[in-house]
Amino acid sequence: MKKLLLFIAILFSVGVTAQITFDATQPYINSMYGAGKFITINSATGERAVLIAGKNTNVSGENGSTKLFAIDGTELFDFNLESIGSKVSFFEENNYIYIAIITKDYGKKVFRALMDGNTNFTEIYSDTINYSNQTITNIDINDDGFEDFLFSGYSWLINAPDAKVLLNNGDGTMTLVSAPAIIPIVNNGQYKSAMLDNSGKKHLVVIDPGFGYIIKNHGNGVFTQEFTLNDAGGYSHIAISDIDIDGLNDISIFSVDGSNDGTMLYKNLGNLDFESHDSVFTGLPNVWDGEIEYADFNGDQLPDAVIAAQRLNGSFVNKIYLQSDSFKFTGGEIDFTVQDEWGNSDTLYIIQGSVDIYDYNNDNRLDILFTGNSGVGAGPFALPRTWLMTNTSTLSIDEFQQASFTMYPNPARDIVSFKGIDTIKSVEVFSQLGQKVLSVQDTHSINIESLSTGMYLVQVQDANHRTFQKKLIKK
Ligand SMILES: [Ca+2]
Ligand SMILES: [Ca+2]
Ligand SMILES: [Ca+2]
Ligand SMILES: [Ca+2]
Repeated sequence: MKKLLLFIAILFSVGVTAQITFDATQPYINSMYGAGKFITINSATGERAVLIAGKNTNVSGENGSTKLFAIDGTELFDFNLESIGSKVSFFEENNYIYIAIITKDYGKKVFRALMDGNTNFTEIYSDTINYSNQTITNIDINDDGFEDFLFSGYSWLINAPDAKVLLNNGDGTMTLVSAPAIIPIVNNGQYKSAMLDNSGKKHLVVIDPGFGYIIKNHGNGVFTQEFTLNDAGGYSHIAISDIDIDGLNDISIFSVDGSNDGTMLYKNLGNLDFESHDSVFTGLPNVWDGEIEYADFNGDQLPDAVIAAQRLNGSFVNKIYLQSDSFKFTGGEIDFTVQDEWGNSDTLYIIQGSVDIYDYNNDNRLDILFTGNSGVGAGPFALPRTWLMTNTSTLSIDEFQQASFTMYPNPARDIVSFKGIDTIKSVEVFSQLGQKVLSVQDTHSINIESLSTGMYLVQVQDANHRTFQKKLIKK
């Protein structure tokens, strides 16, 4: 199976002629940055908005805020929460989107809104317990079918680090409870929940100055410490993505642990076992204080890395690194050019960056949202900015088709549909063990109701014998 995938990847990397370019003539949002993410606000249309939880240093008398903006930059909702160094987590459940914001000055709040496009957010939890060096993620900690928020950091209430859970009662209320004792408390580390195997359960990736662990979720609220991530550290960022498109999510970490292993990638070998790759192997820069996200930008199916972060020596990285081979990012680097304050085109720098990827204008080219203190030209000037970089790449027809192939919904319970391919000859679904579990001819949709929960690889062949593939999660 792996050989087949590699073969396909090589096949599609031949004759790549893409010119990968991005454009932004002005900042998307001025004077604001931090934790910028696309969130879905309308489940029927798929409409998204941009959540920015962070600093707002240009506005006098206001030293932080959290706001939601429409794609055109219109302010949709103000969470009225000053939030320097805030962290956010969000999930969708029963046609609601839930957003938790944890701050070091104004406590914690949870909001939810029906995903009907109206962004009518209601505050469903609030307290005034402040946390520094905090992290938050969402996971169903007690396995009752309702997603919860798990967070940790330095509690100003008890003057010590601790970990807590905002338990989702399923009725639009939340209750603050202690976290299971097995989950390590972090202080300047990070939690990230992730689908890492076929179990249908999200596990926890935990890193902190001094340690890194995978905490296995057995269900029924039982967790065990399962795997040690070497060279993990503090001041960290965790990204989960299937880097080598083998159907298993891999882990990326930025951190500072004192031994200069800024960027570590961990290949998922299955059974919650991982193989680590450092920057010497991957070709990625050693960075921290920023984010990495992955998506394929040159149509060869191999996800490429988008980084907005800071090197250990203090210089800044704001680039796409093209993946040339499994976990090797030596296929070329792409910079971002923006118009500076004086109308000149210049290279973009982002400090304390946040990255998200989404095709906001529906032209089948993935666009990138950067937030951070941003500068241009020779050095950063520390102006808070959010940039929405429009992808203006030219792709060959094959590359364009590959990039435009979409599968929805994902995760899915029963019917999965395909878009972007004119004539589909066959659809095949493979388990993570490489077993073919479904095979259908001449169709633009499949029914996966009979499959057990977990991750699958879907391969679609068109009339010209071209193969397209995507990872599918069965709920
Ligand atoms: Ca729960
Ligand atoms: Ca993988
Ligand atoms: Ca690629
Ligand atoms: Ca686009």
